[in-house]
Amino acid sequence: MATNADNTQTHFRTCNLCEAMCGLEIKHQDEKILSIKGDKNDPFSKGYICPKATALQDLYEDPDRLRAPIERTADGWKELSWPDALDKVADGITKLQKKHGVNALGIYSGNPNVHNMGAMLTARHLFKSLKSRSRFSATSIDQLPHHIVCMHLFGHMLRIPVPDINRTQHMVIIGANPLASNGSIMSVANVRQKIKDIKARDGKVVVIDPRRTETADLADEHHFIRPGSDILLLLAMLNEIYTQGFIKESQASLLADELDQIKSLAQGYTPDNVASTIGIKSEDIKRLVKEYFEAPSAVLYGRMGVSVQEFGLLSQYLIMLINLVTGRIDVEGGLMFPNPAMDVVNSTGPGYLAKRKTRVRGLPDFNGDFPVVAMSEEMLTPGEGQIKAFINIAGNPVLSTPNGKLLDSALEGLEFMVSIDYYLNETSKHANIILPPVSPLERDHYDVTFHGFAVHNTAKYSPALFKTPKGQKGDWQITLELAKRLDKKASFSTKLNRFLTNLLGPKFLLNEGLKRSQYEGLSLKALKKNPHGIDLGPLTTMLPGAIKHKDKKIHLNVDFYKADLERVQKIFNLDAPKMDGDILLIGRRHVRSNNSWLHNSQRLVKGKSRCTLMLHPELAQQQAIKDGDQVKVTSRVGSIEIVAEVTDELMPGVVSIPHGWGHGRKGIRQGIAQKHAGVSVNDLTDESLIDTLSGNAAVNGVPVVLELVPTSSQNAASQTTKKQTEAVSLT
Ligand SMILES: Nc1nc2c(c(=O)[nH]1)N[C@H]1C(S)=C(S)[C@@H](COP(=O)(O)OP(=O)(O)OC[C@H]3O[C@@H](n4cnc5c(=O)[nH]c(N)nc54)[C@H](O)[C@@H]3O)O[C@H]1N2
Ligand SMILES: Nc1nc2c(c(=O)[nH]1)N[C@H]1C(S)=C(S)[C@@H](COP(=O)(O)OP(=O)(O)OC[C@H]3O[C@@H](n4cnc5c(=O)[nH]c(N)nc54)[C@H](O)[C@@H]3O)O[C@H]1N2
Ligand code: SF4
Ligand SMILES: [Mo]
Repeated sequence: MATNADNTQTHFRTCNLCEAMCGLEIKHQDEKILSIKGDKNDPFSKGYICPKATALQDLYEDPDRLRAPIERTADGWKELSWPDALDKVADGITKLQKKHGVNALGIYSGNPNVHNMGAMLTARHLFKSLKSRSRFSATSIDQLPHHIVCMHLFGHMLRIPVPDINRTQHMVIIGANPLASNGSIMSVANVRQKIKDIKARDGKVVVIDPRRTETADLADEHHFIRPGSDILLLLAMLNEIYTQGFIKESQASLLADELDQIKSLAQGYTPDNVASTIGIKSEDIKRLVKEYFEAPSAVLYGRMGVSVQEFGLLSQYLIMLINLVTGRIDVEGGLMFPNPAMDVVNSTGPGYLAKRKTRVRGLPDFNGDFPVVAMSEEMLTPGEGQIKAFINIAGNPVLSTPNGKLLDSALEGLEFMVSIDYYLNETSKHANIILPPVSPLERDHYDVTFHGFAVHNTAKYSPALFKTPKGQKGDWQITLELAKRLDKKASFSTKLNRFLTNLLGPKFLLNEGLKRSQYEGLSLKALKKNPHGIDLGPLTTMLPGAIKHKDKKIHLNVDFYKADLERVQKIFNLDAPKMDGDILLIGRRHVRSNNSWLHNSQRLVKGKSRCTLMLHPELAQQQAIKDGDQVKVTSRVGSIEIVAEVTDELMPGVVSIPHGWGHGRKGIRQGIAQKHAGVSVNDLTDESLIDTLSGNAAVNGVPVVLELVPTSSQNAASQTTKKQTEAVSLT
């Protein structure tokens, strides 16, 4: 940190809001933030930031952000001291578990945990002390398929290869919109420039998406695809690869199984067979495959749009197979493995699928987490093992998981609930006690997770900009304090580890991790000396070393995936293909929003409402809907009313609503968000619509019906007509 004569100080850190890891230069005078800009000397982001970076200031200053624990009482919310709050929480959990059993406590971990060094490095203490096996997380409405595929293929759920976007000559993007999301399972800053660079070096970018997104607009080519039908496109691509002999056996020596096994998967799924169902012409599919094969380097990348739909797991598997059989894995410009300074792959288990099943629907767990789609029913269905209490750690599942309304009512009926969150929002309002951690600028940061998904190897440590205000706590301190109270009988080594972490902070664990790094001379001290970060070079070839299977081979597990083709056959009857008339709902992201929780920043929410129903002019005309009309959208689970935005960005027959809105509910404390409330698309998404192979939620491709909501003047007009008709019939 540098100080000028006028007492202006400059602080460098990494933005933790999304996966892009942008370097920030923050000017401040003591506690007053003067500016937040991109850090030009950050080797990863080189000065790039998006509009959300300034929200870190808003978050820090936000008067609505909780600074002390609060408890719900008959007279409203009351502040508690930290010791009282922690004691009450531990007491509440212990009593509940004594009465109903340890698994009667449900646990949900939300997305911000992975953007939080302290939480990442200490969470295991909390989970252990909570004892319950009723665990859920945002993973099962997100990247779960990536974990399962990579666990099978490479032997570890976190050994996930990412597109080498810096060097590729050909990138096919299926169901991702990095221009809005800033990239996911592909940490990359300034993706706009990266895509422009691909084009400038005579490469090509193709986007497959039911919406002509910001990314599609920048790409060379875009194809609409019918939501949820990507599996057919991918099978047809694989089929075409074999038909044309576009196989590169270069990686065959890495395979435990025969490459030939893959061929049988795609039998019958020709481009001609799938074209009309998916909405992409057969000759276009064939050309896509040919261009992909002929490019000097190429990568096929798929994200949320393909993960969070009915064939999420099989689709991600096919994406990996296509990269594999065309020789695009572990080569420059293809899918490559990052080599992070602190490699969590070495300190975590490989993952497992379906060791246990949920009580009500028998859905599989992954690595100890059950699918979020099962959360409400596990709370609402009586019987042994029913969830009666809940701890929500940095999550807002009422807005972020399918059938949020049902969860809303399920939470209402619990005996005890705790939220670790700095906002009183749609989920935490149900808590008996809310434990608020400090905001991101008040804590140390290192991207434990996202260096591992980065398109260039770097390492950067950010000390807290502001000291933890007196009497407040970081997430990790809350975790350790609760663990201490809940798990008094822990082993000596656990207690020692907890004690040392409490004394030295999670950066002590970070230092241990860095010291074990394969890069020489890395330590916390070295990182502190380099406040802009250290450049560790471009991605390098990592196979077979990076494979965690003992035989150092890639395992295809073809039979497991092949079994799911039966479901494909059942849902898409290709012998009698038809485009059915369902209107299908998909999501979308916007660069000025971040899931459900950055809507209390005036700078980010100002301007025209972004919580709209996008639909194509043809569909709008069919439904007699005009731009700006209020529309009632109904799915199997419920209805919402939302303003129509008529645009040819959408594929005809598809509608899009962003998630994370719906702040109009009673009892929340986010003044700005409440004024820009919007509605929650997850009051439409359906907890019964899932990828049964993985248990992942399917929030894309939800069937809905639309109905114009008459305005008050239209209402009045129709009333008049009705009265006139009556009058006529009376005479
Ligand atoms: N329909 C639909 N639904 C979706 C998606 C979609 O595309 N469409 N996307 C899904 C995806 S990818 C995800 S990851 C999930 C996200 O789902 P969640 O993780 O459940 O939701 P968030 O909106 O990220 O809410 C995060 C909560 O954590 C709090 N918080 C923020 N930072 C911190 C912190 O540092 N510490 C603590 N303790 N709390 C903090 C916030 O106030 C907020 O209450 O939503 C999913 N839901
Ligand atoms: N600004 C901003 N950035 C974010 C977030 C945010 O909320 N706002 N959230 C963060 C999180 S938690 C995540 S996980 C990442 C996600 O990052 P991305 O995966 O890039 O997510 P999206 O922007 O939702 O892009 C998904 C795309 O899939 C398309 N799609 C929907 N259904 C289908 C389908 O059936 N098939 C195909 N082919 N495409 C489909 C949608 O139209 C959309 O363009 O973003 C992260 N970054
Ligand atoms: S893209 Fe925006 S939100 Fe994401 S890390 Fe960079 S500045 Fe932060
Ligand atoms: Mo996510």
